[in-house]
Amino acid sequence: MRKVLLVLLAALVLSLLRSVYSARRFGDEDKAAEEFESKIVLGFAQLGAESEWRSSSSASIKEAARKYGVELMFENAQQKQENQIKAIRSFIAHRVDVIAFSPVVELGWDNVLLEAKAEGIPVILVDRHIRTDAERLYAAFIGSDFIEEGRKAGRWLLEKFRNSEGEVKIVELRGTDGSSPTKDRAEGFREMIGNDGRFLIVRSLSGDFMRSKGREVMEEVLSPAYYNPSAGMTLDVLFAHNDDMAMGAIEAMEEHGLRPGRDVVVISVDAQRSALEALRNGKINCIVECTPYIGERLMDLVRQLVAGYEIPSTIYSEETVFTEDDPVESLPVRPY
Ligand code: GZL
Repeated sequence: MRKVLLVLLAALVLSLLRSVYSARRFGDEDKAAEEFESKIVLGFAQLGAESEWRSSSSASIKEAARKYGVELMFENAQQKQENQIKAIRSFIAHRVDVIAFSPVVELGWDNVLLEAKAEGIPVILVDRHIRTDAERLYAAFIGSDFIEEGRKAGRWLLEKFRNSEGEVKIVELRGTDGSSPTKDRAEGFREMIGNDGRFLIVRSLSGDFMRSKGREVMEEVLSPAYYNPSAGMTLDVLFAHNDDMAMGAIEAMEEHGLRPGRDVVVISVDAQRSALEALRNGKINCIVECTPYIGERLMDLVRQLVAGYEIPSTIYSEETVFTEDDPVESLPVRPY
């Protein structure tokens, strides 16, 4: 009986291989690809749903998996690293073909990624980086150059104040502390304005990339203890690491009778729909784009990886800057 089963199994495997081979052999790549692709299983550990940007990133990944016929196991960690680690371990247990994730913070991934490596499951970092001394813990990073995003914000600010003499007081609204976009945007911004003595970062506080916290932080910044124009305690610029926090801060400014975009110059990052609307209405002066739409490029990478092709170790998104000088009709209308 056992022998009969083994023979049947061998025949089944043989016929499957023959059909894929013959499809490839006779140029029917689509059929082979289709048969092959339906076999790809991708485990994705998303960090949370802290911002509209993140929701769009998740939508982009799910949509692309459907389009490319990749079977997606998707877990949302509610911004907790231990949940992301649990999700990655479950993908390892399910023996997925590839693991991808957006690390909520840069440190603390070595053990779980070594476990994936030991099982021969390749890992792709999406959107955010990790910091590690271990070698080859992941196959590739796909996302934005956050340091360059910070430089773009600083470069625009230098241009904005090119003809002014006096001190420029800046409040920085940081994203999630310990995350690569927060560290790198801050670094790039300081790299650009650091040598110009006019610019002073008077407060730097974390709003965790969330609208509600951006509003809370700005309410504190505008409290009488810190903001009192008659005593010279003013604020000239807000640099927010993402649009959600900028929008929350704008609410707080308006409640304090300030005109965002006029009394306070506002610089943000992402270029989501609500921030582009605020740019059109003169409440934001500059938005550095950070695109969440990397789902299709991720699925393409996954397919190449599973097919055994060499893939680039770093793939950066193409991004631009939108400013108050752009003709309103030229600004993109975003679905997110
Ligand atoms: C950047 C991404 C950041 C966005 C925020 O790629 O990680 O996280 O800028 C999001 O909106 O919360």
